Amino acid sequence: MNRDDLAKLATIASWRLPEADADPQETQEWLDALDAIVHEVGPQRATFILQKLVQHARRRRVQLPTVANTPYINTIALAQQAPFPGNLDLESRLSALVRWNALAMVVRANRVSAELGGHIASYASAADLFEVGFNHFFRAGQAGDLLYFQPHSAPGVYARAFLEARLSEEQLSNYRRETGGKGLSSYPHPWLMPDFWQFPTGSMGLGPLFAVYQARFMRYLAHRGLLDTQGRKVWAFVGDGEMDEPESLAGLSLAAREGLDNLVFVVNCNLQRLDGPVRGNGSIIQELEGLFAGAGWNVIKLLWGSDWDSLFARDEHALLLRAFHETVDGEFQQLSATDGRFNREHFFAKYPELQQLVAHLTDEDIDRLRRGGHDPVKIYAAYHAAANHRGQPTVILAKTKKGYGMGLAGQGRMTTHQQKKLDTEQLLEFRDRFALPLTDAQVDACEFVRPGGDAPEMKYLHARRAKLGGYLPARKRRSEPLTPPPIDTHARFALEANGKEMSTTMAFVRMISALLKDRTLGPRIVPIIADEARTFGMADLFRQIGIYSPLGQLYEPEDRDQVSYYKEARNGQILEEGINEAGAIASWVAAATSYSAHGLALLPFYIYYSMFGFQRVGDAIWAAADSRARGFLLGATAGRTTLSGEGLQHEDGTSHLIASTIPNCRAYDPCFAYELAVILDDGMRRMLCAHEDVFYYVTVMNENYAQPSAPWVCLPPSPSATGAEAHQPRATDAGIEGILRGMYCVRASARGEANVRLLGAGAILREVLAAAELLEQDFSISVDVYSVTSFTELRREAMEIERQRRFGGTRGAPWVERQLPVNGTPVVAASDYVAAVPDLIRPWIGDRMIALGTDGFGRSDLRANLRRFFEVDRHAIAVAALSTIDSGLAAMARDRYDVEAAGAPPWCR
Ligand SMILES: Cc1ncc(C[n+]2csc(CCOP(=O)(O)OP(=O)(O)O)c2C)c(N)n1
Repeated sequence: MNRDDLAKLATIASWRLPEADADPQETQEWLDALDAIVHEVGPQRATFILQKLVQHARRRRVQLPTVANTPYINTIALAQQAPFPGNLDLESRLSALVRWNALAMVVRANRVSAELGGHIASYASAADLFEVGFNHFFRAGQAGDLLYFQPHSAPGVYARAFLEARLSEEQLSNYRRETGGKGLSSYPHPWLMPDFWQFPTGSMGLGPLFAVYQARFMRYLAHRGLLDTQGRKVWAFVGDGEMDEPESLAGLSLAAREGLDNLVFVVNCNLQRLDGPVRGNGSIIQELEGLFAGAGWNVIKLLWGSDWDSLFARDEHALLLRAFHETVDGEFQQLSATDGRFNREHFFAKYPELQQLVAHLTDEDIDRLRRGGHDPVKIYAAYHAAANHRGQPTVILAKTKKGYGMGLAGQGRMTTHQQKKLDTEQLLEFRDRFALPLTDAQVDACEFVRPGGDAPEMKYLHARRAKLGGYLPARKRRSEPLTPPPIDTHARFALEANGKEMSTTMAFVRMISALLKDRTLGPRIVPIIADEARTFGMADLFRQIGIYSPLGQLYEPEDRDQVSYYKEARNGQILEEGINEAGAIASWVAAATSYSAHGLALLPFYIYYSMFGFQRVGDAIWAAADSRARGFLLGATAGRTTLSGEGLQHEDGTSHLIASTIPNCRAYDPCFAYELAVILDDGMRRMLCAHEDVFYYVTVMNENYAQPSAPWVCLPPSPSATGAEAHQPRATDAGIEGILRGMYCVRASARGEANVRLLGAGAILREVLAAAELLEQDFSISVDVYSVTSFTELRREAMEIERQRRFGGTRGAPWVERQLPVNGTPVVAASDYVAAVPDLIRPWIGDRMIALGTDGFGRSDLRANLRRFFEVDRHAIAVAALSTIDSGLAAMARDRYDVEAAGAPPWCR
């Protein structure tokens, strides 16, 4: 088989014309019968009969073709097209203006410096797809639609907002120059443009995934009676190259399974990505059709513009169709990059009948034959069908040209993605092509154009948007505050633990169970898990609040007679996402940004194996940060040594290091249940009452140990307090401030001034406390022990103060310096994470410091053996402490505790 045959096969394979017909008359009778049904009863009846036939054929073991594809034409026939209700002339003038301003913005930025970059060709291909949406479909406001834009098309969204007078000329002139405060971000970004962009999509693949989970989340809100989301839609604009990302495909089954007809994907099939064609040797549209249809989506192919209708009507032998099926995308790209004459000679010349079909057209006419994604009439029909489709999500596969309208300079060129400049001649061509009202001088200067308010196209633009509820995109910064209950109501058991044994995971589950019962906050909590509820001891919640399923529970659960049976319910509160961290984090982001996207503050808790968080879905967590998410991420079974038996690939030693790099992520590694209680309480207040755009990452362990009461619980009540009030912990009480700032003294030396200061975090704090006992008992060394709840928070504050000092500020010492003043006493800090985590505070430790961590590959063993292996157990800590005081004592301790430097360090083994 030669190359041509292979290529043809790739496109035709799933839609091959039948083999030779053994009995054409019989075939014709069947076809006529079907035609009669369609004609007399309607296509729905025809579908029913066909389904019945298929079922019947299956029972008879008749081999059926896999029908994952339909012909390479528009799904919506001309006769079924919803009529276009707009004014085509005004809309084309508007879209020309938007196209120009977008282009001018990028070209101007690159006249300043090529450093700034930007993209012209992506928006050029997407412009009509966006414009029809803006003029006819996208509803604004809190009860409106949610839009996920293709990131590289951002210039077009800015250009439209400029026409709408929502962005100024100054802002457009500062495209991609944001540090001065009046610029525009390169891609959609709620952190950098918090009143404009709703969803960050710059990291490809996350937009489509988040869109699916957003649509699903809107259903969840409705089914739980929290918010009426009826009629609202999620529109996601995705690149065809972007569909290569696994995340882009990850949510397809869920969307179909849950019948999300509030979701519309528009895949901009310009057939190109950055380096070249998406499927040069095949057909991305046919491939995606198969994928989406197979997953259960309603697929609308929007391939050819109205100009082709009359050609199709006259093409009696379906030769156009045959020629399309014989054309691979690489060739379609070339046809897009060349003129009408080339198209005549290389496409229509495939068959003499086709040549005849276009004989009446000039080369210029052929050049103007539009692809479906550039024809507002066809786009409207597709959107209309999508918006009205029930029971399934819809994908519109819109065929476009990359760099549409950029002429020979850019349209369909292999390098067009990167093109940021056009010379004056090319700009003039663009002006003429789109009939822009610009003089040569204005074109040369790349002037932005915004006609006066009385211009008919401007009146039209504003009227359309007024009809659709206002302008988009627009982001709301806050919603009504939500007040969490006092800490005592859900965490008294932790504050007064009094030595009771439990893990911090158990403590968390107890706290959330109690919070769920709070009448105000309870319903707003969104517990999210990725198939690990039983691991974390959360199975009781199944029954208490139910697992969300839009279908309710169609079966009798096997464990029905158990107290905590597996209960699925339409108004279930838990999102049990299956083994699907990417989906779970997408749900978490939807809930964590609900205060903005839906005007309803929620409190999501996503609890997962900490190893499968920052490491596995770290980019999605960054997108959450970009989105100004508010909620809790709980890294459970956390740490390198607490999970013991699970071994490598489950033992997390790095999540706290990664968390420390995300500016609005407050990361804590508490050891004691009361610390956890304080952190959760403070987090709830900051996020829900004070509207702080922060989210929390808190690690919790599955190691059981005796939980002490909070130190301040043992303190005498403040003299003025009486009754219940006397028992309420006060923010100024010893410990609370330290817990939140990142460290506090948990055990002061009983023997006077300390010889060494030991710092412990999370699981390793208890080893540190044990090391202190050893040092005091065995070596008469006095020790102060500090619980470090957050190396990250300590570092952040210290960095800020240091910076202020650099700029002449006089703020006092950072908390870490105040806790550990320079006094000649050495410091040993130990963590269950890599040593780089305790090292975060090293710059502010004026005395000798040793950082101990769990660098290296994890492995399975008993906890004690693992801690010994990584040299973070009590004995290794004691040896490290003594080494800062006296090498002789350290040698004695090594001997006594049997701590040997056994060859290579742990991270080399
Ligand atoms: C995760 C990720 N990887 C790579 C990129 C870099 N990138 C930006 S645009 C692009 C090509 C986009 O092609 P396509 O999705 O087909 O959209 P088009 O611009 O052609 O409309 C790439 C690779 C990115 N933004 N995100």
